[in-house]
Amino acid sequence: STQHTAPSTTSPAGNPIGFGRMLRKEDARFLRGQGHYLDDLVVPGMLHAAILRSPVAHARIVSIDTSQAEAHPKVRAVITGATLESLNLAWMPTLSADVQAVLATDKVRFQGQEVAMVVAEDKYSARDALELIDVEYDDLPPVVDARKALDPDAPVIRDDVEGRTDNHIFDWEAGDKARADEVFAAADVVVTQEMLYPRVHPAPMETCGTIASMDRVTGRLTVWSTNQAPHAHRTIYALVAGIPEHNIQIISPDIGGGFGNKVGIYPGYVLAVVGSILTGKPVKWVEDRGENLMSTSFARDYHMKGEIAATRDGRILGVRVDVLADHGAFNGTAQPTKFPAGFFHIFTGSYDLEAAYCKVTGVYTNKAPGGVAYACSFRITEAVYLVERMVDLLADELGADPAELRLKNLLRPEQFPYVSKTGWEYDSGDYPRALKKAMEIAGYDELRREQREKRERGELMGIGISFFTEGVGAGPRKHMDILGLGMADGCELRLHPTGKAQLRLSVQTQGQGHETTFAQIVSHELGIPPEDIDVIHGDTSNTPFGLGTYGSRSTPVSGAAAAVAAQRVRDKARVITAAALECSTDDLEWEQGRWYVKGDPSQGKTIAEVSMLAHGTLELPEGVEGHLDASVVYDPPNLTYPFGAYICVVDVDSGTGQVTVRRFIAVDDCGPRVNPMIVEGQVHGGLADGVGMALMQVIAFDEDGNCVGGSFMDYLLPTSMECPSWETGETVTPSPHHPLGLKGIGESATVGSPPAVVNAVIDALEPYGVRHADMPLTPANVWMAMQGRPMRT
Ligand code: PCD
Repeated sequence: STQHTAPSTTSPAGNPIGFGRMLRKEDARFLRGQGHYLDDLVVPGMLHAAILRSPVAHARIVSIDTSQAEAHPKVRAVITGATLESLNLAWMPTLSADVQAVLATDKVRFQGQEVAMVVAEDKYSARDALELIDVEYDDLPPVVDARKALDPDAPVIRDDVEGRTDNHIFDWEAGDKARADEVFAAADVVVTQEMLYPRVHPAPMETCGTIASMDRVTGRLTVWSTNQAPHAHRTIYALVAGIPEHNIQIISPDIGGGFGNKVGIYPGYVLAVVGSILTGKPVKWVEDRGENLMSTSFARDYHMKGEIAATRDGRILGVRVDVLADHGAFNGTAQPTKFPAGFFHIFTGSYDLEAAYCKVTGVYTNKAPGGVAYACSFRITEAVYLVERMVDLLADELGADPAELRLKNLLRPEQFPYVSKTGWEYDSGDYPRALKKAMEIAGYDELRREQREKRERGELMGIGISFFTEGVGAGPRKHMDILGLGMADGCELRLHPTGKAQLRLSVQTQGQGHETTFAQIVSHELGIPPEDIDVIHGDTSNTPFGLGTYGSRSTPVSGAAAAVAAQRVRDKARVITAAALECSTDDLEWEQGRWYVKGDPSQGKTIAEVSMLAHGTLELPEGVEGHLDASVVYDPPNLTYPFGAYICVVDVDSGTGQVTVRRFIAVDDCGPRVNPMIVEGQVHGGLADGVGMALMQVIAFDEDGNCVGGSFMDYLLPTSMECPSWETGETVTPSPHHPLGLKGIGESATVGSPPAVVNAVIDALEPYGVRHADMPLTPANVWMAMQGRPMRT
């Protein structure tokens, strides 16, 4: 297959955005194995912690005997829920205004829940001592199936909360129910389908961990941690532990992948702090793979019932959805406060509908808490999967071609800015162009012809399409906050006298290459080479406040802040140049990196010359301060709405049910691309994610609530063997409100690819009359879906 790559490294205005396709600055250290990850750090005098976890999903704790563990010669402290209760730290707030047990006191509520922590001189002794703790459990029946959580006789999981008599968390709705009901009543065709987006896990390469060091003399707490949002963590620690923010420093070193897994605060982090307070020494805690998969934030777990209404000739009129959201034992979902189901109500997708309505009910179950936006910008992944499956089911019902049906119903370019039926204002888009481009790269008609021929021979080949719109870059302060903190981000740009620069960011990279792309953004505005711009992040004492990196928000929010900061520096440089050349600022014109006199280009100052002047002895005009810097807090006026058209081609082995993804075409539009190479890398990674979720991944539980996805033996990650050579393409539709037109891209492919893969597999199974099968489409699940259905040729 051919590799289609984007020819364009330029913005629509024709300006390259800071050098385009340049190699990543950070790779100099990563490729030499010189990255500094949490577990590489050694703090003098450091002790090591290990956590004892619940072996069962639901049980009352009768007793905990730690005496033998305490007697271990290398153990320095054993912490239980009782220790924490005495410090008033047994419970901590979640990101969704619930509370979560730091260590279980009364009951354990999921398998893998934290029960005790041992702090020892080395990590092996800490692990050994866990075996010496004796816990007596009194088993309770677990709630494993979310669909039974609201049964009248279901055991109540959260009896820690006074007066709670059931497992209900919230009901939430969006859209216009009455209008949707009208539209559905009048429609020629209504198609209904139940589907599950199974529980999956971000599973980053590096697991979570922390080192906490409490200085008993100064009262200063230093925390190194694998975390995507250091400033938000600092404020939460301050609120929970009562330590003032100026005495807390959070440092995120290099991070080996986050994918939403490193947004929240886990019990292990709080416990390391407590361990350090109790022992007076720095304490390191790093979880292993099983702990990561079993106890940290899962994603999805949405039981959805979708309905789509249309006219007989294929005009889509409306969508209705009823969702049961499994939130596990504590509601730890991460999303802006106003949206209990995240941005799920973007399920209206990319189509011009007359009405839409959704209702989401959240319930507790005896499973790990979470509900993180794993590469998903707050439940958009579930929404896109739902609507793109429904459109395919409708095509099947109408006997229409799924590409044609989409082309007929996609929003048209002249409809932007478009306000969706659930209230989102899509900023810009040209959807038909993207889908046509994907079809062209795929050779769509030829693929359909090949499929027809294969079907005649009894071979199963499928072609799956998905079209997605995301809303990323949370978010406008007026609409969005997390735990009361507005979602703006800060940025500080400082030029040194010689014209080299430092850029300080509130967001935090986990592998997406911010050290390169943010330097490129500033370079684009000021003409300083990217290698001369040092990007500083991941240290609360060295960077401005802001909410951090998730929901593909860094480029839309902090990227805008960086561009505005650079523009302010450029404006100031103009004033200083005018002073130096004794002319008016109006006489000056800008070209990459230099202010010069209109009509006399030889008269001018480069940004480096201006910086020297700004730090020098030149007499500055009234009201102009020396030095050359700017700081910005950027409150985005809207989200950005990247979109894309994906086409997946699969072959299914009718004997074994094995699916092979033969081709995958992804046309993405994230506005201009700062660094097309990095953007393609982001897309490749997300596509692999999507193949994994569609075909092989699920964090499953048996009927006793045992997690059966707790290792990489069971929770499968796709490798290059399961992935085709990705074929990527682009269209460029700038965001009208971002200073450089940039939209986010980090999560697009993870959001858009699962429905393309599933649609392809269901299309391949057409001869068997299979309408739907839930992910993951493992060979066993595909084979099951085919059973009892004679093949019709
Ligand atoms: N870009 C460019 N251009 C454009 C856009 C973008 O160039 N237009 C680039 C930037 O700059 C960066 C990247 O690309 O570098 C990305 O971006 P964004 O979209 O803005 O995003 P961010 O914010 O930065 O990031 C975040 C994301 C997310 S969200 C996720 S999941 C994932 C992604 O990111 N993760 C990760 N990707 C990645 N990669 C890696 N390597 N690692 C990781 O971890 Mo969540 O919410 O958290 O779930």
